[in-house]
Formats: sequence, structure tokens, C-alpha cells
Amino acid sequence: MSPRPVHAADLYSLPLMDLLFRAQSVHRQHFDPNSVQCSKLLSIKTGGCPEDCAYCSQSARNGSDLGASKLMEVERVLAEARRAKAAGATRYCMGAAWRSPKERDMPAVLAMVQGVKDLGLETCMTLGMLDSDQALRLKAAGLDYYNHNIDTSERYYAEVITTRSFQDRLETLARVRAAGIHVCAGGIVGMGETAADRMAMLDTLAGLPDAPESVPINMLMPMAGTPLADTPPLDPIEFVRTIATARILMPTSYVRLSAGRSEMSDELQALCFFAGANSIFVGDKLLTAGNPDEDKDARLFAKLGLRAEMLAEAAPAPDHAAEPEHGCACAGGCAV
Ligand code: SAM
Ligand code: DTB
Ligand code: SF4
Repeated sequence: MSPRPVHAADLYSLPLMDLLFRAQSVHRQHFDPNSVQCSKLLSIKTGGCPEDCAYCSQSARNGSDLGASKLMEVERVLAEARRAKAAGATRYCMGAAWRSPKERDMPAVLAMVQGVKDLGLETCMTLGMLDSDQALRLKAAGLDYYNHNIDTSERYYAEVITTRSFQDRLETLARVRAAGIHVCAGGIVGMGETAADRMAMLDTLAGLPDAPESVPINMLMPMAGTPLADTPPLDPIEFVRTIATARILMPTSYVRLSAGRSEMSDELQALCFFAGANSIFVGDKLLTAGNPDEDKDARLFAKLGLRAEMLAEAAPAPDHAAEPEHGCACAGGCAV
């Protein structure tokens, strides 16, 4: 009889030292523990979103006083991407406050993907729900990753979003996978969910036909005017447990210590890296919220002996890559 698959419930509540030891051991089997993948985010269309995600500053239904912008021009996006590359980011993620892309916007979006890819960066987009045709066209334009989060457990989902279902999210993820695009899917913790919800979210992600290549774990950033603005902060150790459990359940995926780093101490971030997080967003802005600036991340990386991961073609020989020095163009961190 084959052994029962491991579930989040077998891991999440272990004594913390046991959980961390297991997570770090699994991490070292598949990754260099001192290397962190660095992505840069750009909001290519901000605000005025028709969806009702309770955490989001960009929903037109929430009371945040963010205006609605138009889709950015392709050349402006490419200028920003060049800056991000010069500062050491290897993946460029473009996000739009849409329910799903409209046909009239597709030519510009495809040109952005193509242009960013031509710069030698990995490309990522997050545009809401996709149909199969849109996914295939994005793939053909050179899209490497598509981000679409399940956000929380199936049980808690309806407390947070009512305008599209958990099943809708899974269907978009399946279309992205079928188009041959790498999947980036994770969620948010600290929205008032229970530990069981966090576990169920991780079981859903790990139980997809193929685990996502990239798993962003966001700490809720309470945004003024949203229904979740006054949510009490989650105990940081619960956040670390979520990261460690994700690492063990999805051993070969990149686990991203995503939104919320600006509110985290160096010590908490260090614990998250030890628990198996190996990807971050760099630069002082996420989509609408803040993120640690370039200098702060450079100091953190230097203090912890971390290095920004380079793309395979630009990476040095393996013996150099294993050294704890910074081997990249960005002099210490990969902050943008
Ligand atoms: N509109 C697209 C969508 O929802 O698919 C793309 C952008 S949306 C902002 C991407 C993800 O960012 C959300 O699914 C959510 O997980 C995360 N996010 C948004 N606002 C956040 C907040 N205030 N705190 C933490 N994570 C957040
Ligand atoms: C993800 O999981 N986190 C990013 C990215 N995917 C698109 C977005 C975080 C947004 C944080 C809130 C804001 O900037 O408005
Ligand atoms: Fe719109 Fe995305 Fe924000 Fe939801 S998370 S309101 S879909 S921008």
C-alpha cells in the first residue's frame, strides 16, 4: 500500500522547531538556501476594479480613495522594466485591476509581454480571469508566469469575495497550465481566517494536478477604506508556520514572502527565509502599497548573507554560486 500523502494538518501545528527543521531540510534538498529570487511588480492599470475583494484598495466597491487609471502605455512599461533589470530584478510582474482582460486591451498587454521578454527578463502578468484563447495568446507572446491567487480556503472564500467563485479561480489556473505558462498561485493570510483555513488553502494549492511553480504568501496589508481595514494583525509565528508548511508540501516550488514585508522585522523575515521562503518582491512599491526600499533590502541581504538569484544564462559557475558572497550585478541585495 502506498503511504498516505502528507497534508498541511500533519505539519502546521508541529512544535515550531520540528516544523522549521523539516522545512529547512526539504528546502536544502532542492534549493540553495542563501539564494532568493527577486521579482519587481508594476501596476499597469490601477483602481476602478469591478470585483469586490474585501482586502483590495483597487476595488471600486471599497471606500479607498484611489482613482481609476487607464492602462499604461507600452513604452512606459518597458522603460520601468529596464530600470528594474538594471537594479537586479530577474522577473517583471505586471498587474491590472481587472475582472478579466477585455479584447481591446489585449494588443497592448501582448506587446508588454513581448517587450519585457526581449529585455531578457522573465515575464509575469496578473490580469484576473483568463479564457483559454487569452492564455494561449499570452503564452505565444512570451509570458513565463501567470499569477492568479486562490486567496484563502474554499470555506472562507465567500467571506472575502462574492463576485467570482473559488471554482472560477481554479478554472483560470487550469487554463494557464494548459497553455504551458508557469503557474504562480498563492493567497493571503491574516484576513480573519482560522488556522484550518490556512491549512486548507495550502492543501488546495499542493493538490492541484501540478503544484504551482511559484507560491506567493501575502500577509494582509490592511488598506484604508476596505472592509478588512481594521482586521487585527495575525500572530507572526502563524505566518512562519504557513510558509514552512507550504515549503514542505510543495518542495520544488518557489515560495514567495510576498506582501507585508514593510511591516516585518528583519528577524521575522529571517525566520521566513529559514522556513523556506526563497522569493520576494523588490522595490519600494507593490501595486498600491509600500514595500521595503532598495537600501533596506540590501542591508537585510548583507546581514543574512543572502544573494539575489540570477537567471540561469547569467549565473556564474556552480562553485562560485555556492559561495556566500554576492555574485550579482546589484551589489548586495536585489532591491530596485
Ligand atoms: N486583479 C487581479 C486579480 O485579482 O487576479 C490581479 C491583481 S490582485 C491585486 C493580486 C493579488 O494580490 C490578490 O489576489 C491578493 O492575493 C493580493 N493582494 C491584493 N491586495 C492585498 C492586500 N491588501 N494585502 C495582501 N495581499 C493583497
Ligand atoms: C501577489 O500574490 N501579491 C502581489 C502580486 N501577487 C500581484 C500583489 C500584492 C498587493 C499588495 C497590495 C497593494 O499593493 O495594493
Ligand atoms: Fe480587483 Fe484584483 Fe483587487 Fe480583486 S484583487 S478588487 S480583482 S484588483
